[in-house]
Amino acid sequence: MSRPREALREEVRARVRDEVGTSFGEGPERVALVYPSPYRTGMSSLGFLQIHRLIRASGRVAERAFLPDEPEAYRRSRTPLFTYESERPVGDFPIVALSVAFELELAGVVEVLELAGIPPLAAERTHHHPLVVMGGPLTFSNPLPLAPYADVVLMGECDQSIQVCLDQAFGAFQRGRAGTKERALRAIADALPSAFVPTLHGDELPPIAQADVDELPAFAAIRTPHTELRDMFLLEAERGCSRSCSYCVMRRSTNGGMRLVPMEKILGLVPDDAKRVGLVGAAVSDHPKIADIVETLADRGLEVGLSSLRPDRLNDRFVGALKKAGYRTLTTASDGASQRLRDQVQRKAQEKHLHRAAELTRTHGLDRLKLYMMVGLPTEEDADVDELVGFATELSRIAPLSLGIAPFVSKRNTPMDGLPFAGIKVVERRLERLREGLKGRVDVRATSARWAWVEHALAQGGRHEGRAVMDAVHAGGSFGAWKKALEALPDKRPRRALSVVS
Ligand code: B12
Ligand code: SF4
Repeated sequence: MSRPREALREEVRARVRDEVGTSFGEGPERVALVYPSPYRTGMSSLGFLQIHRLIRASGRVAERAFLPDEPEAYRRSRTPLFTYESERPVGDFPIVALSVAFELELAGVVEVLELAGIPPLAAERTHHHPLVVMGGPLTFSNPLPLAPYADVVLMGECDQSIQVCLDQAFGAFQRGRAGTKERALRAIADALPSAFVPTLHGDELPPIAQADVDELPAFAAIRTPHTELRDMFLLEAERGCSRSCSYCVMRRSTNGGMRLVPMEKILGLVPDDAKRVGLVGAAVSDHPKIADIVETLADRGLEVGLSSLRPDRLNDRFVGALKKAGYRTLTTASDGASQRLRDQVQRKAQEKHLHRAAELTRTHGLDRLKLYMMVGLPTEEDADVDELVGFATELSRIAPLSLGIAPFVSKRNTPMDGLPFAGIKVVERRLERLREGLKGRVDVRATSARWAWVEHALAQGGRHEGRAVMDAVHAGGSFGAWKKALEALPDKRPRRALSVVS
């Protein structure tokens, strides 16, 4: 039985009622800002919330919508996707803007557009349809698969460019109807070097925008109890990263390295009624004042969460501050299974740092240490996994240990761009070897090798792979549907990923 429309609206109203900081308002220049994953994920995205806040701050209306938890209930009850603030259909807004974090969210892009009654393919839209603008973390590596769906993609950090884009678009809308969309796109492309307009630029991607340091930090105007980051006030402690891990799209060459937000500015922005603070950034623990910041917030009685902890930055004082700020699990990343692989990907984490992390977990009475890892790196062999088994066993004798494992996927705009996917069977076999070796001693959780294969095809792909997303979604979205859609592609794109499926 599908849920009736009113129940779907009531679910949204209940979420809005539980939010702090929601703003409502009317105005002629309206943007629907849509997240192509559910509310839980979208409301954890500081980039999405920053863009929302900035559009509002410029006097325009920005209303949020998300991929519904149960899209089928919307389809069955013929409820068009509507915004959280005014419950207006997303398709009625002149501009629909989407934030896309990573490759597998492309399915959500197709779904939200269809639920809004907007043809997903840009070529099938007319001037009656909204202008579709996209941006988000995916643009730091390879937004080409978005090309079939987007009218314009804003590359990189959009704290400033979103305003320029909206000024140009609404300006063109005011000047008249016929050919308006084309005029708006031309104006955006002329005004913004970082705007990618697929109909004008072909496959040539423009540069990635970098925000002025004075524009930082990003912070969220809204808090909600309905996310992993429950009731957290999210703000940025720094932007970008000064390190150069060779697989990472946020390495220093992408957006000019790390830009720090001064401690006083961070502390000054935390609202008096906040109980929890989330300090976000690619490399938050590299902030030279991070221990002071966490300690000061903890002394004010606040809980603090950090989006990333580098193992070589952990020391007694810092972990003590984290404990005081409510940490139960110390989460960090070591990435390569062995020291040889960590060196190969220029990851600074060494065994001695991970040892110290385990010891600090124990000394400060934290519940456990969690390490993020990759399997399937180029040149990896069973011996590397065996080294991990030995090392993780050692660590688990010091403190309870969990491993969070993701298969390696090579990304554009990194030195490891173009490397093949290790193969589903290879990754699964290595995971099995790891699980067997650590059975009963270490909790091992891994993301799917199959979906990593899809992610790789999209990360390395272009328009054709992007177009295949719609076929996969229409065929039900299972892995089989994706495999079929991607394997049916004409042999025009780099095929290395597809040829290694085993
Ligand atoms: C905090 C964080 C998370 C959080 C919050 C989720 C989120 N979506 O933000 C959690 C823990 C949930 C998470 C999960 C994941 N994450 Co994460 N995450 C981060 C991190 C460390 C910070 C993000 C952030 O808030 N930055 C600060 C804000 C201000 O920057 P921003 O988000 O990029 O937003 C700017 C632009 O992108 C743009 N923008 C954003 N939205 C929009 C919308 C429009 C319309 C426009 C025009 C522009 C625009 O303007 C913003 C302001 O400048 C980044 C690294 C980084 N970017 O620093 C990784 C990062 C985004 N995550 C990444 C990944 C891979 C994941 C996961 C897939 C991990 C996994 N295997 O499960 C999941 C995916 C979940 C999901 N659907 O997003 C990758 C994405 C890389 C890629 N595309 O290849 C990154 C870049 C890390 C990395 N070094 O590889 N992540
Ligand atoms: S993996 Fe982390 S430390 Fe390494 S470059 Fe990326 S953001 Fe920086």
